[in-house]
Amino acid sequence: MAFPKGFLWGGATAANQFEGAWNTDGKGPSVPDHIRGGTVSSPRLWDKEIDPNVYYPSHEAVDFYHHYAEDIALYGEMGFKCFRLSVNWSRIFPTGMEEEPNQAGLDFYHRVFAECRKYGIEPLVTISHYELPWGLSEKYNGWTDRAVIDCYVRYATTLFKEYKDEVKYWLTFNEINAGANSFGRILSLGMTGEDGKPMFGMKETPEQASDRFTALHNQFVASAKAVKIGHEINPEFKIGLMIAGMMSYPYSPNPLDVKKTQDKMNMGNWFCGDVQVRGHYPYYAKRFFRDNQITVRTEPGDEEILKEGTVDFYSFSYYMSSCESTDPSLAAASGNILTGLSNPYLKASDWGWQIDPEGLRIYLNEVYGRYEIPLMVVENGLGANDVRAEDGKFHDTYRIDYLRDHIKAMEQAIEDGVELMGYTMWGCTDLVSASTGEMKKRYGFVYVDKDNDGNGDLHRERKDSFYWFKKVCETNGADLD
Ligand code: BGP
Repeated sequence: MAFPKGFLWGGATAANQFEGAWNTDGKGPSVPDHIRGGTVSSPRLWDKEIDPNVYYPSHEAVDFYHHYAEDIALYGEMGFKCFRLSVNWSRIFPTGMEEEPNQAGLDFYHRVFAECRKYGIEPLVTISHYELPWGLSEKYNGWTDRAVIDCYVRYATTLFKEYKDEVKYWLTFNEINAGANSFGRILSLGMTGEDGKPMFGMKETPEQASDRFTALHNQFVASAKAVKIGHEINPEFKIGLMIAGMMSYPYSPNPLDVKKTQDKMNMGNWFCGDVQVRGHYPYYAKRFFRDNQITVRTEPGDEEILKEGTVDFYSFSYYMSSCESTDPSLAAASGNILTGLSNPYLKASDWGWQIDPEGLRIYLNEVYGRYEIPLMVVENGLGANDVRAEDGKFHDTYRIDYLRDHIKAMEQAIEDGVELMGYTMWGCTDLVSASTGEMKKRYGFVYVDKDNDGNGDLHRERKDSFYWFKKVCETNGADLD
């Protein structure tokens, strides 16, 4: 059997897209709490001041805060071995700058972890998943200021100590390479200082790009410090990085297309992993910074910190692939952050993301060949507009097909020799989309009654994929039919 014993099957979520209760029990606002809903054709906008007359999807999300027992019971029923969730930073430190944590926030996650334990589910905790406290964004223009490093380290240390015996697996930052691309400015780096309103699509000056790479550098330093402290607090901790897995192919065998693809993979995909696994900046970054007139502001001692805080495992999200070409006339593929050209050999989802299971096998091999450390797929899934059938149920066979093909690709990668720890499907319970803010873009095994405008009673229902994944978990991936 391909999947090793103890393989971590499960699902993944993020607090700002899932929990709601945005100002309950002492929680402060976070960056996503300031971002409005949108669609692919009308991108999300954000407000400096929260407008009471505007609908913000994160404020209620799907209210995991009050449904956690029911949701985790459903994960138990499916036989999850692992549940990936993020801690909402501003639930613990409401502005990010307090000296002491908010006890009510800490208590919530104790309740969540206790519920997981009931069903033998191992939590995998993302310390920061696109949810910087608004206070830090406002005061420091997000991660551009080094002061945020200390705030993060205080927050991470609090979590490590508090949940020392409840959590073993940690991720320091979600999709840290979002910050290596300009689309990561708001969500990933909290840079609301000088920007205009749209969440994506800003054209940067070299100074603005320098600020962004400085902000990213500060995240590297924060992550490395956290890894070191975490291991001191509990040497059993496994602390990983998390990358938005971007598989790019050359559109043609033209060597110029191949070179363009290599450049995109280097700075868009590999850069952050190279720093966090190897403990230093890769050689190619120098030329990229030079060509783009980017200056990263660092401090003496940073190099040492990066060296001492390398991660234990490499985790990533994988949804799609795209192509690169030097021919400007080719059409761009749609994707939230993974923009590139469409591939004539692939079909796309309703949201234009190109479905490519073989790309997952290739990616797993590439990453393992590069680093030879354990890997984990911590996001993968199909965002679709699920429609209730005449019999009143959700027959999401398209989702089952998508997941089956990707699980088969992982199986092949394991046969190839890749060391894979687990697989957490994204959005196991329907939740708010990160890129568009829609509810309509559903990923779940579990349906939640709520629409894009916030209507619905939030009740949960099992889709067909729920019963299918239950079988996958129970047979450790042997039965995929
Ligand atoms: C990743 C994020 C998640 C999640 C997922 C799906 O980039 O880590 O937070 O949302 O993408 O994307 P979307 O919600 O835009 O469909």
